Amino acid sequence: MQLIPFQDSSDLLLDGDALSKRLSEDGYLFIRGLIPRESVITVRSRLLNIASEASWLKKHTQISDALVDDAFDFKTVRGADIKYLHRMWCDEELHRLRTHANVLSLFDRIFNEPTLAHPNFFLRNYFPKDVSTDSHQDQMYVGGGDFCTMWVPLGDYPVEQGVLAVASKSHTQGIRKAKFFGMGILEDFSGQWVSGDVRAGDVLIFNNLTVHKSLVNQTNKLRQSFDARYQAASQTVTQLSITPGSDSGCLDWESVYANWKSKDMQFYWREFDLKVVPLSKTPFEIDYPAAFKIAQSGDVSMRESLLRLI
Ligand SMILES: O=C(O)CCC(=O)C(=O)O
Repeated sequence: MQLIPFQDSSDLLLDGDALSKRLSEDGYLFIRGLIPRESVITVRSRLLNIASEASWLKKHTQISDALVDDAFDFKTVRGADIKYLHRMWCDEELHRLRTHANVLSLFDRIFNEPTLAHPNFFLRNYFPKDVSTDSHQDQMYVGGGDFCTMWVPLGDYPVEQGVLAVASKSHTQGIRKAKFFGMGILEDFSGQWVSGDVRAGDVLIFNNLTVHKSLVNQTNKLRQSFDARYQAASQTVTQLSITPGSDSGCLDWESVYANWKSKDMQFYWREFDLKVVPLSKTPFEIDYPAAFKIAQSGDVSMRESLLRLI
């Protein structure tokens, strides 16, 4: 796969028209230092301290180096270690990165109307030797109207540490055919894969139909990131996007907020007159039995796709 560097759109930051034009032409925007670096680093150390408590990290090494213990089996993370994921996901400062004023004002400029930041989001702990996320489009999994995804590295990561890659200009032809389950897009792209080294504070924004995937984490370090979704508040949204995700370990927002110090920005989406619609499950429902069969036959990437949806 040929990869070229992200086009840096930081110079367009205050120009809403130019940002939306580039987003609609290329399908993505890469912006350096949108979120104050020190805020991201603070969240990074909080999450890495939890990772260390969970014994994911190599003993007697600097926690900030995020070196993963060779003996650690990352498959336990969704099982016995779910309590650590829960603590990470509910972290107040992590939530506040998603709704930072620099982020919301940027999306207000892009949408040219008030922004709804989806309260649900995904925190990724991407381990060495872990299966990388295959190419896909987020619309299949998130549903609702038009939205953008913002991918945020929680650290300084070289490409080799499993940075996200997007296929520039891949968003213009609707939902594409995939190997299965929306994962593993089959068609050739007229567009171009782009990625690059990223730093804490940088953000990668892309359209709901832009094809993207994670590159292999070839290092011995944990890569942590979050991906959150944003839309014009007038667009439709699914219940899934306003419900705490499975990693939170919480059934309701009251439990997510249980240990927060401040009430600021709790339940912020209730101020909007949201148009909530069901998630169209048709593409998944048709193929479930076959998907399980493929996963059972040992296809690791299919197994990971299924786990993500459970
Ligand atoms: O962070 C990753 O590796 C995957 C993120 C992703 O697929 C997404 O943001 O939709």
